[in-house]
Amino acid sequence: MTVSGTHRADAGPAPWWEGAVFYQVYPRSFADSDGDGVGDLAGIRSHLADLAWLGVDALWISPFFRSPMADFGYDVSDYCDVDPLFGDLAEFDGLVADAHRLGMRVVIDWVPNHTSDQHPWFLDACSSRTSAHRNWYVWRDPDPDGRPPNNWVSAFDLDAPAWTFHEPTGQWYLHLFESAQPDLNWDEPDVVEAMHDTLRFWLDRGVDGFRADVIHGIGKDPRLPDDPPELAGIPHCALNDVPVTHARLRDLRSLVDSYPGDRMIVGEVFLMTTDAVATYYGDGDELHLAFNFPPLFAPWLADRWRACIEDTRGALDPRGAWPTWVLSNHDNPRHRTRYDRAAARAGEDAHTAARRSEARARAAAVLLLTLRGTPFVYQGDELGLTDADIPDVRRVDPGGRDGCRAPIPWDPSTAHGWPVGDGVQTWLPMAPEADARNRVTERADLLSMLHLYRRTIALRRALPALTRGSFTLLETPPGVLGYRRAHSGDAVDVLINFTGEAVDFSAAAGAELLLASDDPDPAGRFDGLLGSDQAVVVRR
Ligand code: ISL
Repeated sequence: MTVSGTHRADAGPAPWWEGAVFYQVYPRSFADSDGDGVGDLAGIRSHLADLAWLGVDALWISPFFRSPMADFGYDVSDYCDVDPLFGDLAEFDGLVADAHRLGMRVVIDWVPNHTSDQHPWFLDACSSRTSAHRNWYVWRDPDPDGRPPNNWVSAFDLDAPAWTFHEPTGQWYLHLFESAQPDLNWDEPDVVEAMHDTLRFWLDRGVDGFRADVIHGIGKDPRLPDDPPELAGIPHCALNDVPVTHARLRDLRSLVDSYPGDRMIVGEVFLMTTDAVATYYGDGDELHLAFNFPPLFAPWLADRWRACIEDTRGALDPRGAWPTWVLSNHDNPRHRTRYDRAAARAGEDAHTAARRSEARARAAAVLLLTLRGTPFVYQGDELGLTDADIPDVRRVDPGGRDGCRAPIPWDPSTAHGWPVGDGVQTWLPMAPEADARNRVTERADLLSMLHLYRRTIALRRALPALTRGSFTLLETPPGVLGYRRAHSGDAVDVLINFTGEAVDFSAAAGAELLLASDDPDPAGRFDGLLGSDQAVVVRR
């Protein structure tokens, strides 16, 4: 099955987000300007040139809004202001202006499913059953048996109901996440209007778009029915999938599209099949992009990746929807760590692990950046970081996600570029191997992971085949994934060896070698042997 590169019937120039490489910034852990051990907007701003050097086209910045930080910013108490921990609105405006000057777009997080329990709306809602904002949240009367209104479980504690009883007013309120994150009631028109206003606020400030958090949550079945008993133990946020959400997305899409300058929404649709995720693109009138979660959880096996790719194409292509690819984010172990752990479980010995770990992560980088679709790079993956081992006393996240959120090392100095003074430590322990895996050290080394990301991004930009091109899976030996990307008479093949053994691929012998995951200067011809854990891009 080949898909045309120009997937729209009325194909004009492709929108920028289809050709872009996105880079996710998790502000708490990116860079710190004021020495409090928590990253901030000025820290991001001071490293924009590094990101431009890497070649990324757009930043997605995780929440920096006013927040009590029960979920480290995904519990917002004011959607239209910067938390003082991160800076202020002027600093944000400066960041956007600087990024734009450097040719990078800025997409910010938007958290529409729930607010903080400290948001003035919720505080008012809690003040009485007749308060102005009562119906902005989801309330239910108690049953005589004292049980919660249904069997939904919350995301971070699978033994806990997605409901908390509010004693003073005698009703339960719904929260798909922490009890400190009450769900908004999008059936209430005032909520819709207020949340639309928050989008306008940032669009007027010049942001290029939004990453919409748990966007499939903004519609709930009004009957709030139990989840099927056979799905017990799965949080309701991974199951909530109802038609009314699509109408709400069409309204959001119209609002964002009404602004000049090609603004966009990439939605976090945390549902477990690509078929389900695909419906959130609507008929080209809902999300511009949606995160596709199955590949994020796929093991590092050629067959499994082939299946993910086929599923994605099967679900998205008929809709003319553009795919996204994500290997890591702030909610899950980094992919290098996931692949290493799986290999250890499968019996890989320490010696082999030491040899293969980095090579696998390099091959994964080439995969991420050459598939047909928009790649999202999570900060630090370009340094080859693994998750930090966080001692129990330093664990802070209710969802246990601290390891992948360890601060980014900037240089080989003791504090790795974090200006912490006496008695202050970074909010989480530094990422591992920071003496070697930091921006300064890797930038000086052409063999580094950082340079591989930069070279691959540059190749993508230079070759329309890799951004716009058609995609065809190739016949490959077991353990190898191969695909051809072709555009306007140019065709390149990507070959990825998922095994620890060299594999004969003489079909491509003699092809021009454009990129190799393990060699910064692979000038010459492909010799027909794909090294263990090696990925190459060749032109036949
Ligand atoms: O974190 C998860 C698994 O460890 C996911 O279930 C995650 O909760 C889900 O992807 C929704 O994530 C988003 O919304 C959450 C927030 O905690 C996450 O950081 C955010 O990415 C609630 O706002």
